[in-house]
This record gives sequence, structure tokens and C-alpha cells, in this order.
Amino acid sequence: MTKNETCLLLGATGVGKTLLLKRLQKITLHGLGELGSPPSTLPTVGTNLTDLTLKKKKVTVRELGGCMGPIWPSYFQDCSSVIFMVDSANIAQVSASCIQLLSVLSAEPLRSASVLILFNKRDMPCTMSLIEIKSIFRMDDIIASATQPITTLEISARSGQGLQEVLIWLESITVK
Ligand SMILES: Nc1nc2c(ncn2[C@@H]2O[C@H](COP(=O)(O)OP(=O)(O)OP(=O)(O)O)[C@@H](O)[C@H]2O)c(=O)[nH]1
Ligand SMILES: [Mg+2]
Repeated sequence: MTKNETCLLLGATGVGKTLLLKRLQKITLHGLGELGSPPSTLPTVGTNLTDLTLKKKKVTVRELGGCMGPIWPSYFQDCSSVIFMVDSANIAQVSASCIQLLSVLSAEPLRSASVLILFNKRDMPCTMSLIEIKSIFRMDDIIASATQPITTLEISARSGQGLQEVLIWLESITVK
């Protein structure tokens, strides 16, 4: 029997979570060809549930608005995977994001969840290079000391760069 999976989508406010979900939903319905101009989004107050129909299964992605940070942990129980999103053009937000990421990775209910870290907004001219941003995060240390399998990807929810890889990751994770 296939269980409906829930994936949590976390990240500071404005990193692009809602736009990512709108894009992924469009790609799963119509393919990558006709992405079009990005739809508008509003800051998510509360949570936003999106069902994605992948090739072999359905996944429900639950976005938790960045402004809900203090209550994110109340949603950690029933999920098998986590996507953590970072705005790679917003250097002022990096240290806060890093602390949030560390607290997500050390949360007991998420000890064996699969984790995908997305560096978004790669289309913007002012983004840090991936090497720069990973070294500010000390990403190698984080990955080495985490209990979870961690994958990182560079994407642009605006242009569509990397979104196919996000779907492939969602397809690949297995529920225990
Ligand atoms: N240039 C660029 N802009 C983006 C990208 N992704 C999102 N944005 C823009 O960033 C703004 C915030 O995007 P949202 O998707 O609403 O952000 P969010 O993470 O859902 O924010 P909260 O719901 O407040 O937690 C919007 O204006 C988006 O169009 C991207 O890849 N490139
Ligand atoms: Mg949102």
C-alpha cells in the first residue's frame, strides 16, 4: 500500500517557498516547457499544503511560513522529509537561516528524515557564489555532523533552474 507522504518546506520569510510550490505544481501538471512568468505570492501566514503528483507517488508538501518559525517544531512529528530553503541573494539573512537549519537538523523527530537544502534565487545578479555561501554556512561541517542524509541543490523558482532535480529528489525519498 502506498502511504501519502508529507514533506515539510521550511525557510525564512521571502526565500521563495510559495513560489517554488506553485512552480512544482505547474511542472507536475504541464511539464517544464511552459513555465511562463512567475505568479505573484503573498507572505504565508500559517501553513500552505500542496499536493504533488509525481511519476510513482503523491507527495503532500507543507510549507510553514517564515513568520511561523517559533511554532515550526509542532509540525515535525509526522513528516519523513524536509526541504530547507535559503535565499542566496540575501546575505543579511544567512546567519539567521544557519541557526534555523541547525535547530531543524537537531530536532529529535527529524533525526532520520531526508533533508534537501535549496539555495534559491540563483537568477539574481547579486547572489553569492555557491562556494561562498556554503563556506559561510560551514555546510561541509553541518553535513558531516548531521544524522540525516543531506542533499544540496542550486535553484531558481523564478526561472525554473534546478526544479526538475527537486522533483527527482522528492521521487527518490522513501517512507520508512
Ligand atoms: N528573483 C527571484 N525571485 C524569487 C525567486 N523565488 C521567489 N522569489 C520572489 O521572492 C518573493 C517571496 O517569495 P515567496 O514564495 O512568497 O516567499 P516565502 O518563502 O513563501 O515567504 P513566507 O511565506 O513569508 O515564508 C516573491 O516576490 C517571489 O517572486 C527566485 O528564484 N528568483
Ligand atoms: Mg510563503
